[in-house]
Amino acid sequence: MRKINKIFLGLIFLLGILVFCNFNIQETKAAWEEYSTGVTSYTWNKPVKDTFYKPGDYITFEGEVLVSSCFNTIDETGEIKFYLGTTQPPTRPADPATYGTYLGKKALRKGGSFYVDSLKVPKDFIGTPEGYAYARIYFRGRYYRTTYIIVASERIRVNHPPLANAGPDKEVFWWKSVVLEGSGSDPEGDPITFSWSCSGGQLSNSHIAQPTYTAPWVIRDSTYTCTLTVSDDKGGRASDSMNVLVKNNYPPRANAGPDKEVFWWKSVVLEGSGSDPEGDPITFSWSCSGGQLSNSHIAQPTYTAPWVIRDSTYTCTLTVSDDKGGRASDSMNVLVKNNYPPRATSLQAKLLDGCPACHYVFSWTFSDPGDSQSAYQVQVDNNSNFSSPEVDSKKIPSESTSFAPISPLSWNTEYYWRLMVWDSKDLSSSWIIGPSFTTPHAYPEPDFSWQPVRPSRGEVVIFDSGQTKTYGGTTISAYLWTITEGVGEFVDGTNNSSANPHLKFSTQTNKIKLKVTDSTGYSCESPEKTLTATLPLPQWKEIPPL
Ligand SMILES: [Ca+2]
Ligand SMILES: [Ca+2]
Ligand SMILES: [Ca+2]
Ligand SMILES: [Ca+2]
Repeated sequence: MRKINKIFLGLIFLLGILVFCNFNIQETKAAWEEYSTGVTSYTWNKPVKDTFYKPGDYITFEGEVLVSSCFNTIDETGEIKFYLGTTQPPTRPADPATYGTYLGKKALRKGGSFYVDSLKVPKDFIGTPEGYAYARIYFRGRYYRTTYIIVASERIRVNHPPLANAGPDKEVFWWKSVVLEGSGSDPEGDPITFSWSCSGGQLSNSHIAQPTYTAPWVIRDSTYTCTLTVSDDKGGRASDSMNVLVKNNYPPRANAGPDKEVFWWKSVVLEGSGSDPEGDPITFSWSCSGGQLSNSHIAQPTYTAPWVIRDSTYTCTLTVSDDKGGRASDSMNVLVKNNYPPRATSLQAKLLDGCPACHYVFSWTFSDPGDSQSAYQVQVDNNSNFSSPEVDSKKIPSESTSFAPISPLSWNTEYYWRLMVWDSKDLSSSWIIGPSFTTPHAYPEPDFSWQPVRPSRGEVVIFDSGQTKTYGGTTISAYLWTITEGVGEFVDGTNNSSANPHLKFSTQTNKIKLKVTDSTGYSCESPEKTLTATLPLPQWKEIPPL
């Protein structure tokens, strides 16, 4: 009975030890941040709590694991695994991979020490929204063959550095400014700060993302580098650089001048201009989308409009270049209006009057559908090339379609004539050549006298037409005397077509003119001449002396 009691007590004791030992291993609680479950001691060259790591950083684990039994520690063999997780797992997870990212493992020999130094925080590892992570060591050994137990866990912080973008490279002239287009962000949304530094030039503010850069004076084109550093509030930082090319040349200025309007075939002067702020020599270059330029390399060329079927706009661009490669352009428009030039037809030169000089009249028919004549010009020359016109009307603003020069032409001369007409839009025709013509020989010049010069009324007056001149080898073929005032009577067998008629006048004041026709048929009238016939003297009868 005693023996049975002894055995029974011994079994109870053993059971108590087992229960106690199991309890001891399973129920050891750990703090939230640190675990020590069934492991009597460990050392871990652990990171300080809440230390920041960024992806790619190494976490160094170093230490020793000893597992406790009921009464002493056991020099255990097994395996150490390292994990990085974002949640706090239960004390003894069945599978540690469920609770984190695997970093590496290490065999634990008897003696329990281990050393690992190559556990890198993965690039893509993201901590909790607050940036926390849990670095853990798991152990599996003889006592815990089927599961891993957490040896230790420490909360750390994982910080992604911000992203920095210094923006595009810039070009700027010296003394001029340009805004740098820096930007930055933080993957976790951390507050970020900016810091710029440049190898030359001035920044309006080096602590904003987009400061204004003012270029220094440079003796030649020079490149400066500006670096933007973006920092978050967890020690993360990133840098990016861009270049500023500072040019030592200001480009010239170009001004293509005002827009223009012109009818087709007409010309207009473009009013371009240019200058260089530094006074550099400049050159001009025009180009137009249509039309002709008198010279594309001057500031103010003459533009001649092309033919257009309807009103059309052409663009002319002036480029001004300096001798250092600087250039500037400006454009203007030319509205080319559709207008047909006028023409003239039925050109005629006719003798207007040959007495006493050779007067011609030139006539034509104006032709420009829907348009009217605004001016004309007539030139008459005895040279067929119009090198020395005897008549040049110049441009006469008139709708008239005939022109009679005041000055006479020469008799018996071949002449050439030409005409230019303008329409209502002041668009001219070209020269239109009229038919050439030869002026006739001179017309006769009637002249006469009479005897006696101061006749009495009723006295016979003998007219003499011998002073009449004829030309071109002609003779007089006909006379015609006309008494335009007063009363006269042809006597002595003469009449009003006699060469030298005899007349008696019964009135005091008498006016006579003579028209002669030469053998060619040309006739002219003389001016009127006034003949005064006096009263007859009283009839004296001689009385014999008494
Ligand atoms: Ca960050
Ligand atoms: Ca310049
Ligand atoms: Ca017209
Ligand atoms: Ca001439």
